[in-house]
Amino acid sequence: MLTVFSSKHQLHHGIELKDGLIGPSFEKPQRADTVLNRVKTIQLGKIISEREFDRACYVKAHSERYISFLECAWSEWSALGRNYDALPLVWPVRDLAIDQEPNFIDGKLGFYSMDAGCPITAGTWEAVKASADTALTACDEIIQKNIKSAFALCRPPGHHAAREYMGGYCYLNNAAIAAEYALTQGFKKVAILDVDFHHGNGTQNIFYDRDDVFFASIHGDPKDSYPYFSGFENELGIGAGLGFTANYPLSKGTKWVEYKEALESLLERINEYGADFLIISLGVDTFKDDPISHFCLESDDYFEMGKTISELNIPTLFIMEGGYMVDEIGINAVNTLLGFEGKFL
Ligand code: OKP
Ligand code: ZN
Repeated sequence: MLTVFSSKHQLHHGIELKDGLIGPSFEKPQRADTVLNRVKTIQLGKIISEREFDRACYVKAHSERYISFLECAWSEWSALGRNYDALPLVWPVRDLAIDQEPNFIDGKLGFYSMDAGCPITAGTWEAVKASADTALTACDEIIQKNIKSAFALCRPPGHHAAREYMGGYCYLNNAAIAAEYALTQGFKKVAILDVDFHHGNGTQNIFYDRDDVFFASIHGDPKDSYPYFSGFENELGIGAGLGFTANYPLSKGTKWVEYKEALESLLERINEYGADFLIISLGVDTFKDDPISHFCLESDDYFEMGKTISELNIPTLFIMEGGYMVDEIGINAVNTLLGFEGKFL
């Protein structure tokens, strides 16, 4: 399988507020390097760099003003003499929320985020853009070269990023941007299957009122797990999008036997939908030893996951999302891709 990778991911690394304490983020550069090393060790296939895509490609999934915010945030923040990570500290919740962008950077950071999980540093925008370009390049390769699948080794991840806000380590929604791109290239029905441990709230937000992208997600029950406020079974889409969102929350401690049932059920839904292009938001934080997640998949289960997904038999773009057990994410991500190709080690 073809892999697309950008070394620019290294430009982004920041802090994380966890359990009331500040420390280095779990979402660190070593993650992508580990996965790349595994791709090389296993000789998964050719590895290419990302190509640059037009800004208009991001403005489909996101709003113009949100992209402008991301482009300018670091310069506005650092102009104040703040030579450390930018983080939001005030949010427009529920009844306080009005649709007016503040002038000052501290207000903008809150306006365009759902949590404090997205530090902005000097290199963040360049890395974020390269991550979206990695997804677009892999998508374009599938389409132009007429190949069955490709792996976009994206970092930072994307599935928590909504139309107008960042969150949970995600700035641009790589999967949503790729889905929009596939739709411009003649595909009519895109399905995004999100197998990351966390609900893909951002992807759901972007396509919630649409029937040309089916969003399906298996994740830790939001009653117990981040992002807490979305991913419930009764979130089904709205308006023209009603019935084109499917959420499958599972409890802490879920193992492959239960997971497989959820996976098969959602693949059946995608098959009934008649998808002609499939995007997998591939998070491997479902692994038993993941430091921030609560499922119990074993490394060998990822072969099965890949094989099960391959049975849909449509063009498939794998996009890297989460996975924080750094020693194992390469093995688990690549096992999924090998399983998809019918290879079991
Ligand atoms: C990003 B992805 C809960 C802390 C949650 C954010 C997790 C973001 C996960 N104690 N921190 O979906 O892998
Ligand atoms: Zn995750």
